[in-house]
Parts: sequence; C-alpha cells; structure tokens
Amino acid sequence: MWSSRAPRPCCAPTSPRASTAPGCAWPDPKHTSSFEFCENGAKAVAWEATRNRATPELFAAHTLAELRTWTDHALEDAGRLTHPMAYDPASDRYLPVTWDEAFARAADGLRRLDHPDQAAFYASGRASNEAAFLYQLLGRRFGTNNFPDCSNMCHEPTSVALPLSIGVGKGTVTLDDFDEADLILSFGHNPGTNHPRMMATLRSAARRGAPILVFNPLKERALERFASPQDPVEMATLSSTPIASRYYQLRIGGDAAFVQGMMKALVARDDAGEPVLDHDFLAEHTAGFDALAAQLRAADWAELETEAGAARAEMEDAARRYAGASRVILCYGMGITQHLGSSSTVQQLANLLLLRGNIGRPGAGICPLRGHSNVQGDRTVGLWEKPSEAFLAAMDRVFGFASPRAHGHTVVDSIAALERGEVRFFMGLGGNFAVAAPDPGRTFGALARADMTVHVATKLNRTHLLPGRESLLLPCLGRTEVDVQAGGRQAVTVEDSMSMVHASRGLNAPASSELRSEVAIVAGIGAALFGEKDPVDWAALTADYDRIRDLIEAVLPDLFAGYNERIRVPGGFRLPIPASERTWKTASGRANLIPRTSENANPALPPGVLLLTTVRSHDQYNTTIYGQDDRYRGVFGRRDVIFANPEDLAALGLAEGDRVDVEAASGGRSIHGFIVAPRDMPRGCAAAYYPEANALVGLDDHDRASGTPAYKSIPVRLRPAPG
Ligand SMILES: Nc1nc2c(c(=O)[nH]1)N[C@H]1C(S)=C(S)[C@@H](COP(=O)(O)OP(=O)(O)OC[C@H]3O[C@@H](n4cnc5c(=O)[nH]c(N)nc54)[C@H](O)[C@@H]3O)O[C@H]1N2
Ligand SMILES: Nc1nc2c(c(=O)[nH]1)N[C@H]1C(S)=C(S)[C@@H](COP(=O)(O)OP(=O)(O)OC[C@H]3O[C@@H](n4cnc5c(=O)[nH]c(N)nc54)[C@H](O)[C@@H]3O)O[C@H]1N2
Ligand SMILES: [Mo]
Repeated sequence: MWSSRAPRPCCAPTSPRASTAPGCAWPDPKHTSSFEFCENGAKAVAWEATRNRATPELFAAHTLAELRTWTDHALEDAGRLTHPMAYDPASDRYLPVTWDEAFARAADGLRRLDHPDQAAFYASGRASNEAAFLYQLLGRRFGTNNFPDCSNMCHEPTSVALPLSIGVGKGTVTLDDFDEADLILSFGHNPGTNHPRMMATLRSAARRGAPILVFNPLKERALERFASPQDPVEMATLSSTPIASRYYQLRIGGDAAFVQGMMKALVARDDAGEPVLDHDFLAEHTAGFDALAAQLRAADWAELETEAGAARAEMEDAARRYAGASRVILCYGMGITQHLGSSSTVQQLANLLLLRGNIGRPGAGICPLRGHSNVQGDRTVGLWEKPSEAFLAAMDRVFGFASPRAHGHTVVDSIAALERGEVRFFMGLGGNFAVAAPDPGRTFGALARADMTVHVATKLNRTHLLPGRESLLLPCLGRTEVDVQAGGRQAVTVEDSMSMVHASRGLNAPASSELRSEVAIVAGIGAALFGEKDPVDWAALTADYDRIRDLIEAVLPDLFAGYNERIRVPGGFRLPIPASERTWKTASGRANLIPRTSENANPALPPGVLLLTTVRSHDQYNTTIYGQDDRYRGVFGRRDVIFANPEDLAALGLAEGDRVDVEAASGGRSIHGFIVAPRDMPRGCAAAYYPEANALVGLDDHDRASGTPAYKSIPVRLRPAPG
C-alpha cells in the first residue's frame, strides 16, 4: 500500500515541528508545508491564533440578548474563549465557574434525564480521533446512540450510499493515483476556495495533459484557470494554467440526470457493438448490470435534457471523453450531496466509474472531498448515530458494558426531537449547530427548549447564545496549541480524505491558562458522571493519549493494529480501503450497480420559480466569516448577494444591484434585502451564500436515505424589496 511517493501529510508525535492546519481534509503532500501552501489554511491558523479574548469581562458587560444582535463575524471576532462559563438566567449573562463546578453541573444535567435518549451529543469534524472516541464512549456508556454530527449536513450521502455500491463509505484513491490518472471528472466542488491544496494536484494533472472535465452550474474561476502561488513565473507574469478542458454548466440538481445520460450513451454504443464497457470487470466484480442497463435504455433523452439542463449532445460528448480514457478519477463535493435524493446521485457516480472498471486500480477511483479536517476520522472511531453491530459488540467486549442498540438521531432528527421535547440535553463538541442547520426559525426555538445545553468551543458563536434553561460554555485548546497533560506533551491523530491517519501536535502557547483539551473536558464530564470507581479510568486516559489510542486499537484492531507505533513513523499510515483492492464488502460480495431512484428527479419549475443553491465564499470557513469578499466570484465588501441568470432577471424586471426579498416557493420562509448579481449560469438557477440563505431551507427538505438537508436545491421566488 505504501510507495515512495505516498502522501506525507504529517509529522510524528516525537517531531518538534508537528502541527496540522485546522482547515480542510485534503492531504498535505509535503511535510509541514501546508501553511505556505494554502492561503485559506493560513487564515484558519491565524483565526485561531488571534490576540482577541472573549473574557468573563466581555460576558459581564453584555447580556445574551445584546450579544445576539452582533453579527456572526463580530461574535467570533471577540476572540478566544478563556474561562468556563455558566448561564445565569436572572441576569441573562454567562458567569465564570470553576471546571469542577462545570463538570458537576453537566453530569447533574444528564442524571436528571428520564432516559439516556433524551440526550444528544453533537460533534463538528475538527475533533481529533482521541476526543471523538472518548465522546462516543461517554454517550454510549451513558446509554444513547444520539450522535448527530456535521457529516449529517455534509457527506452523509457518501457514507450511506457508497457502502451499498462498493462496500465502503470513503474515497478509494490516494494522491499517487492523481499522478497516474488520464482523466479527472470534477462534480460540484470548488477547490480554489475550499480545498486550495488540491489545486496543485489539478494543475499538475492539467500540465501533463490529463483532461479535467468540470460539471458545475457556476463558472468557478479556479476551475477554469489557476495561477499557482508556488510558481514564480506564473506569479511574476500574471499568467495561469487552464484547468478544465471542458466545463459542463448543468442545471442545479441536474447531475443524476446528466450522469445517467452519459451512461445511456455508453450502453447504447456498447449495444451497437463498440465495446466501451469493461465486460470482464462487470462479469467478475459487479452485480446489477441488467437492471441498471434496462433503466438507462428506457430513459427518455428529452426528460434527461430537461432535468440536467444540458443537451443530449453534451452528455454524449462527456461520455465520449470518458470512454476515451483508461484511468479515471471522479471527485465530488457538496454540489452533489446536498439535494433531495443525493444518496442515489452518489450511486450514479459510482455506477459511471464501475461501468468501465474505474475503481480498484491505479490512477482510478472515487474521491469524495471531505470538509472538516477530521470529519472522516470521527466517523471511523464511532461518532455515528447508526453504528454497526460489529462496532457495538467490540465496544461491549472491550469496556464490559452493554452499548445501546437503537439507532440515534441525525442533525435534522435531533432538531425535531428537541422541538417535541424528546431531547432535553444537548451537547456540542465544537461547531455552530444552530447556524449550520436548516431553518433557523425552527432550529433556534428547538434549542431554547432544552433543559441544558453544553458547548465546547474555541470561539463564541450564535449557537452559544441560544441557551436552554441551563447552559455551559467550555473553552478548549485549538489544534494549533500545545497540549500538556500529566503524562507530558500530547499529540492527537486525524484521518484525511484519503484515509491517511497521522499525528498532529500544537506549537502555539494556549490562548488562556484556563483552557482544557477536548479530551480532558469530555473525560472530566465522564468522571463526574460515573464516579471514581468507574471501570473507565477517565483521568488516566487524559494523562496519556496513547492509552486512548490503545483502546481504539482494541475496539478496531483491523484498522488500527499497531496504532501508537505507526503514528510515530513520519507520514502516518493509511487505513485499509477494501474497494481499492477490489474487495467488495457488500451484501452481494460484489460492487453493486444500483438504478436511480425517483427522489432525485429534477423537473422543470413553474414560471417565476428559480432553484437556489448555497455556496461558500472565499472568505469564510463554514459559519466562520473571515471577511466580506469573494474574490474569485468578483464580490467585494458584502455577502447579501443573490446570483442568477441575466435573462431570468430581466424576465422578472430586475437589474444588477436591485434589492430583492427571496421567498421559499413552498411558502413561509424568506430572507430580505438581497442584492441581485447577474452571472453566467443556466436559466432557472440562482445562488446565495451559506449561512445567510439557511432561513430558506425547510427542516423536512432532506435526502431521505441520509437526512442531509437540501441546502443546494431550494425552489424560490424573487420579489423587489419594499422601499
Ligand atoms: N476555505 C474553506 N475551506 C473549506 C470550507 C470553507 O467553508 N472554507 N468548508 C469545508 C467543508 S465542511 C466542506 S464540506 C468543503 C466544501 O467544499 P465544496 O463542496 O467545494 O463547497 P461549496 O462551497 O458548498 O461548493 C459547492 C460547489 O458546488 C457547486 N454546485 C452547487 N449546486 C450544484 C449542483 O446542483 N450540481 C453541481 N454539479 N454543482 C453544484 C457550486 O457552484 C460550488 O462550486 O470545504 C471544506 N473546506
Ligand atoms: N446552506 C448551507 N448550510 C450548510 C452547508 C452548505 O453548504 N449550505 N454546509 C454544511 C456543512 S458541509 C457542514 S460541515 C456544516 C458545518 O457545521 P459546523 O461544523 O457545526 O460549523 P462550523 O462553522 O464549522 O463551526 C464553527 C465553530 O466551531 C468552533 N471551533 C472551531 N475550532 C474548534 C476546535 O478546535 N474545537 C472546538 N471544540 N470547537 C472549535 C468555533 O466555536 C466555531 O465558531 O454546515 C452545513 N450547513
Ligand atoms: Mo462539510
């Protein structure tokens, strides 16, 4: 599995210069170079290392009602949290408490519940493997599988759909494969902003002549041309490298239809006697070809064209380019996963690759681009509301208690359960749950109904200002900070998008002497809840994270054998991905070709209704807004913008710069005073920024199989704003 060119994303815990940027999940090809390599990684590091401090004095000076009037940017810009705080409803303020008091109160809040399933333990994807493993141990020891996590809003369709297709819910490629691919397909992601280090990989592929086909309703500049900050010539001459050799501007939500069109074209050519399918691979490794082929043969070109917003000739063109390549990698992001029926769309992407045997050999495979730096690892070590029986049985064997079996709540389920009063204790290990989730109208109210909310965070955000009857705000060390425990200086481990596990060690001095590590905070609550006689020795685990890794290895020996030794080798190690060896861990023992469901149908909308997608600007990290510019899209100084096709705008009597209200076509939800910006995008499509547009997304509008909200296909109407 190793080669001399294997990615080297990290440093060993023994290395003095080891720290992983708290940015995206793309592997770092060079030792410690990620900060120079990636402007947005540098922004994330600087944001964590701010000199500003959100001290007890700040909270003494402002009620929560006042703080709620601040912008999201201003809240985080208050700086790093410095002290554990508890909410005082009488004064509507956060007041300082000791750590022991905080742990005791959290434990009491849990003890007061009638049933463990009245608790929900949310996590964002920055938590290390060690913190995430302890967190799920805390929740399962307590008795619930309620682990909603940011994955539920992100790549859950990948986690749900790919195991059925290829037996694993992760990508199958390594960085080496990109050097060998002779075609790269890019669906619905914007790496120039969100995975900047990937641009070096795409640029070198383009430079050696491997075509890159882009499928995206928006013309993303870095996917058209990219100037490398590492190339002195490009920088000095203001020149750049063309990236996409062909840019298919399909309709929002049109991917499943477009890919089915490509596959229909392939099957038609194959039926006509041109062997463009990999028949040997299909016969030896797959199941379900006949059902998929029957669906494709029966599909109506006119309907596919309407759904995809692209002509049959374009789908045939893409199919021709695909069939002309022998080693193909398919990358995809949120443009695929955040729609109704996204799980089925992910399966169509897998089908496309499987038809030509493009999974499980060098230079080929599927590459879902994960978001948070450790979102993939958190799932691997058990932060999952739908754990497998094998995982639970292993937990029981190692810890000697019976883990709960009933599956838990996703993010959208948790919100509905909070609303109904069925979840009464909400804990967040990082993240900004309320702002990231759909429908703030319902979500904010749901959180406020909780008996207790507990947040572990580096910086203040709006979710912390929506307290339950009781609330705790617990400040933690960031990934960039030195973590010293009783057993000495600690390293944590994370898993990137390519299943590389490596160690990360902070270098900076902690922002406050009161900060505790996420591991110490979770263990502190565990110790307060279960007492000193508990078979889990929470204090000992905090003292030395090697002990936590030993437990992870004991629960998951197939993945983590030799964990502590292997992370001390520079570069870390890759977790086994059976599909990349053509071993299919599916029920059929084969890779499954799965026909499309109707949930991802993308019918034409009534006149006056546009389909709105939500995107990240260049100056944000999810709900963290660094600044007001989106430079590659030519937007400066504002985020209250709605992009649409110029002809659609003209038909609505709107011109550039007009102010509009945007209403969800299903009624009830709206956002106000947005500025119209015409852009080169297909008719019927519109785009706005996340999270400003989240008020338009209904809580019930999500992919059924995965629960992922349809953040990227919201039918809306635009109306001139009054006044
Ligand atoms: N700097 C920075 N880096 C980040 C993040 C950040 O906020 N800032 N967030 C992190 C996280 S958690 C994640 S999940 C990733 C997200 O990374 P991306 O997946 O790149 O995220 P989005 O900005 O949501 O961009 C989605 C892209 O999909 C396109 N798109 C929208 N709708 C459709 C559609 O229907 N079909 C197709 N084919 N394309 C569509 C949009 O035009 C846009 O180019 O980035 C991670 N990295
Ligand atoms: N409309 C729309 N909505 C979306 C999306 C979209 O594309 N469109 N994308 C979705 C996606 S892909 C995702 S992943 C979610 C993101 O949802 P979340 O992961 O919940 O949100 P973030 O904005 O990443 O969380 C930021 C907060 O994390 C805390 N934090 C930062 N670093 C640390 C740390 O090291 N430890 C701890 N404990 N806390 C820390 C800080 O307090 C900061 O305010 O949003 C989803 N929501
Ligand atoms: Mo994400």
